[in-house]
Amino acid sequence: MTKKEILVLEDLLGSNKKIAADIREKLSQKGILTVNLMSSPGAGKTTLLESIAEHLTPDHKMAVIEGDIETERDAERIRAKGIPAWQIITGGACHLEAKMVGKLLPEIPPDLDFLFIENVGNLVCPASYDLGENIRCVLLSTPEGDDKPKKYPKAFTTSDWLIITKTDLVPPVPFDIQRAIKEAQEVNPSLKTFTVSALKGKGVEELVGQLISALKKLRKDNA
Ligand SMILES: Nc1nc2c(ncn2[C@@H]2O[C@H](COP(=O)(O)OP(=O)(O)OP(=O)(O)O)[C@@H](O)[C@H]2O)c(=O)[nH]1
Ligand SMILES: [Mg+2]
Repeated sequence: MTKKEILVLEDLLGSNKKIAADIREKLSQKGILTVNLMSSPGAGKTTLLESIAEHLTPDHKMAVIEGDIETERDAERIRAKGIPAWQIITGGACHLEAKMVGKLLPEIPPDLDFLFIENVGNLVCPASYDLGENIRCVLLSTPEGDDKPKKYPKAFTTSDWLIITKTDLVPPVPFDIQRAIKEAQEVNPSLKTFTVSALKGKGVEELVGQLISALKKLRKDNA
């Protein structure tokens, strides 16, 4: 990368950070907890959101912003659960940016409890972009392999929570859950970890319990 390219990138990331901070401030003031989900393509982000929706509603109100390179498919899956969803189609970009989320802010109902943002499936680019979330989650599915935290560290170092998904596939998939957690915590000691099978609904209740605790804390901090 040339010096000029580095300066342009720094400028872009700096302006993204400012927009993200503004989004976080506005949503937090409204008492809305915002959660950014990042992972490789197909790790199970939308399936997890479908399962979370079953546990959270009707007691809590949630909405989802979906990010994909093409198609409205994930937003349609979420809407089929009776949850409001907006689809951002990036048309080739491998990550969401704060300005894309910011454009949707006027449409976000003020009485929401949770706003989930499903990032574009990619374990590299999304890690560099703050979207204004309160909690950043990285999902790692068992078929991807337990060695990924050290190979793709930025997604893990910048996240608050690690969610290991598709645990129902172990075995036959040779994924050592303890190794994955240990290596992820070596790159980021403050990572909180969860293991789930969204398809079987296993582990999702505990995750939802932590989301509700985080919502209460956010509201207390902003009271
Ligand atoms: N066995 C198993 N399969 C799962 C689980 N969660 C998701 N899947 C399957 O994994 C595939 C991808 O799931 P999605 O939820 O679409 O994954 P995604 O991360 O949203 O995918 P992109 O948005 O394209 O990046 C689907 O065929 C799901 O049925 C799980 O817990 N166990
Ligand atoms: Mg998806």
